[in-house]
Amino acid sequence: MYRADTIAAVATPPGEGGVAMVRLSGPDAKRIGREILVRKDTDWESHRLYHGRVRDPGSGAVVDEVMFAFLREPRSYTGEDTVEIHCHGGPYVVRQVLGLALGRGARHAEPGEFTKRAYLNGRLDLAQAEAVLDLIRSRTDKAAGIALGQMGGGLSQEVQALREQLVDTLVQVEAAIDFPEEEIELLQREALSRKVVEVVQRVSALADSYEWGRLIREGVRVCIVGRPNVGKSSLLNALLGVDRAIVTSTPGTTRDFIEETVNLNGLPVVLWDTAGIRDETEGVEQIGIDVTLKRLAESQGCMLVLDGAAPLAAEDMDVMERVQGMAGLVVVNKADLEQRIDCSAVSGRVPDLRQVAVSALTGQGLDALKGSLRDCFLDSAEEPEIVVTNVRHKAALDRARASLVEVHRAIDQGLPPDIVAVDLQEARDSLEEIIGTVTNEDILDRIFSQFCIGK
Ligand SMILES: Nc1nc2c(ncn2[C@@H]2O[C@H](COP(=O)(O)OP(=O)(O)OP(=O)(O)O)[C@@H](O)[C@H]2O)c(=O)[nH]1
Ligand SMILES: [Mg+2]
Repeated sequence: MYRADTIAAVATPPGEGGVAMVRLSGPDAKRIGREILVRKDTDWESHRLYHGRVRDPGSGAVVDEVMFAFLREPRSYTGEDTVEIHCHGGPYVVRQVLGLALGRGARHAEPGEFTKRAYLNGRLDLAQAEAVLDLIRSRTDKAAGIALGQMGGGLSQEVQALREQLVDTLVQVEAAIDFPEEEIELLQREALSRKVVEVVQRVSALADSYEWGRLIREGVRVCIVGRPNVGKSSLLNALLGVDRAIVTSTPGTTRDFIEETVNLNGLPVVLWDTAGIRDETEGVEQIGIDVTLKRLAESQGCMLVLDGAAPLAAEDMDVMERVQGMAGLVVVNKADLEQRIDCSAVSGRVPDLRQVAVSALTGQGLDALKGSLRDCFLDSAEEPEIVVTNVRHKAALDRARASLVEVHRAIDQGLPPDIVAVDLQEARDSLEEIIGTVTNEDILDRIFSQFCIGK
């Protein structure tokens, strides 16, 4: 087992709070704890919360009254002896407690060092350790759910299973290299090829889930555009459920852009309400329109708002021209009024944008709009079971996929087994990078356990 010195750090955020936690981990954690924590019974049971006082062993001054726990290795987060001191959450107290621990021989922990130790001590694999950070950084329930699944080993198990399959395949291929006289049927090429295809598909599905995960984590920017007075600001307010933007019947009301985020069933969408686009303006309004165009270029999608109660205007045509090729929706607003818009003319101009009819005034059609907007970016039918959110994992999966494609080609072309083996090993190594396992001897072990050498 990995052995190291004893580290200490404050586990809670800086500033004032009810409680703060100072954590020690390492072989001297208990010894240091005993020197600075005072309590009558000195025989600490593991995993019990005790009441006590923190005292400066030098001056004898009491620093704080605390709760503390001792967690005996390996049953702690790091897998090492750990002491957790729950003190009062003031900067001064926390500094004192930490200072005493450092003064008795602990080293200040580096960023992430507790989790690093958990990994080195085999409490977590790499993917799980990385998920701890994802969980801490999650902003929506969906993102937190994905991180929790990964922390629980969801991704690791899948990668581990794929790795096993590759190792099995490699066993057969290496056996053919090492013991050709055994006539191992490596040249059941078809079966081998099928197996590789199966793994490639699963590796690809994992790699492709990255884009899904990225959207869930980072969200998309959607620009609300249209000519003045069609109801863009009203739509923003209706989607937010609060009156955020000013709405008036005067065209050209919105001058500056407004940014707000809505959560569309787990997809964070940053909405930009913008100044209505029209020609022949000047001054502030023209500056507003310039900002609109800039925002439109920066956004990943659009909601093109049209006034359903009016015939299409030249300005609508202009806006339709500007959103060509973008993802998003055409929102035909003012559905509560008599409709005078020619929807087929709209389809002709922007055939790729789905049209939804809503009334920002009455709320009619808004739920359908939210669903359609989400569908523009996330295919709900294809929500992956396991979502890769880490770019390092994605890169490793891409490399594994590339190597496996080579394996497949080599098998199909009837290339010699040692060539197949090289690419297989690379694919396996790439998968191992994800979970951080280091293996070299175990392939040999498997060969010998499956074949009788003396035969
Ligand atoms: N009947 C009806 N009126 C609406 C609806 N949505 C907006 N309006 C009205 O349309 C007018 C313009 O609404 P805004 O939301 O300010 O329009 P906008 O597109 O933001 O306008 P600019 O900021 O000037 O570009 C206001 O008088 C709204 O009350 C709707 O669904 N039905
Ligand atoms: Mg407006």
